[in-house]
Amino acid sequence: MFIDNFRLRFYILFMESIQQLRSQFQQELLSISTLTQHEEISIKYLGRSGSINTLLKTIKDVPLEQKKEFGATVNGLKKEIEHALEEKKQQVLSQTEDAQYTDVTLPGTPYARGSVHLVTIAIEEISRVFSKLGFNRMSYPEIEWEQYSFENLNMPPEHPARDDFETFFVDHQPSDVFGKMILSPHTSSGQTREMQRVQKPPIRMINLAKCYRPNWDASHVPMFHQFEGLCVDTGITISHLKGTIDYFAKEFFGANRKTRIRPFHFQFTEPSFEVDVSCGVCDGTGIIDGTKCKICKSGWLELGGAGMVHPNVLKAGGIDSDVYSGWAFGFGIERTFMMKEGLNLDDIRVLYSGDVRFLEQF
Ligand code: FA5
Repeated sequence: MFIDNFRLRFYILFMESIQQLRSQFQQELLSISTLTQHEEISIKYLGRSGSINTLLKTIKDVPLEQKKEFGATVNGLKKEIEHALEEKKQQVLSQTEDAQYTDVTLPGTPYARGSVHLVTIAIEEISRVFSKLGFNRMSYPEIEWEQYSFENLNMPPEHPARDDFETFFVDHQPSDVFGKMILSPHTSSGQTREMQRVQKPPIRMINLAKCYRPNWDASHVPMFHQFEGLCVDTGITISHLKGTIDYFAKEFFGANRKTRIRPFHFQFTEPSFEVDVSCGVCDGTGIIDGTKCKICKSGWLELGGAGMVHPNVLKAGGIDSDVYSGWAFGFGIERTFMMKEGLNLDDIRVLYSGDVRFLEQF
């Protein structure tokens, strides 16, 4: 009974000291970051007078029946320590090499190259086409007064046509003269600004700017871009409008594309039209392999609105409507770009998703 108790106590003490040594070693192993520290810890545990040897020396005091188990456990711990120290040494060595040597012959890590956003590409292309025709590139305010966005465009405060351009109002003191401050819902706000700037026609303006409306679906985003053409001079007619739009379509989409105008209503143009461009996928036929073209369904894609500038708008811009006439059009930049042949984008929101896998293709 006495012997059994003694063995049990010895066994418990022995296992406790093995466990203590193991956790002490594991902690110190974590703190090793140099070869010198590695050396010190190796000696501390595996050296001639190290912890493992000191333990092994106590074997002479171990009861005979437990000597074998004692030896095997201590040697197991020794192997564990040797293995962990070897792994640590390799880790420290590779970190030291990284820090000390730079192989200048290795190929460099290439920088990720950014690319120009599709809308920027479209803005540049559109500007180029109109600069060939002698149009001035302008960018009128995104934060605008109601006066320029509506009143000057023949839409008084109570006019229901304003609902078509559902508006974001800016929390700002209204002006007695200009009304409330808004986020411009269309580039047409630039029409009378340009007339007031130039004062005396000829005017040939292409206004490219951001517009804002509270919409969000496959063909609408709350922040989008429009480009607005404005031409005012003596003797300007619908033929000039049609000729300019045709020229733009052929330059921008390709020589095979055609345009058409359909009667419509805008408060600031008279007569007014909607402008379509022939579909590049079905070549304006509306049919592919005997079935309806999925992109256009009719052979035509809508570019936007246009018309002859209303005399009231010319007046608001300080231009004599008895002497001068003009036309204007306003098209969405994103939607126009999506109509390019071969692009086949079916959701405008992808342009603003920030997904580089999509954006970097262009
Ligand atoms: C206008 O904005 C008129 N100012 C155009 C105009 C100018 C008519 C000059 C006459 C003379 P509309 O609301 O239809 O018209 O918008 C024109 C184009 O802007 C649309 O065809 C579309 O391409 C684009 N657009 C309008 N709202 C959005 C939106 N939320 N997201 C993306 N594109 C839009």
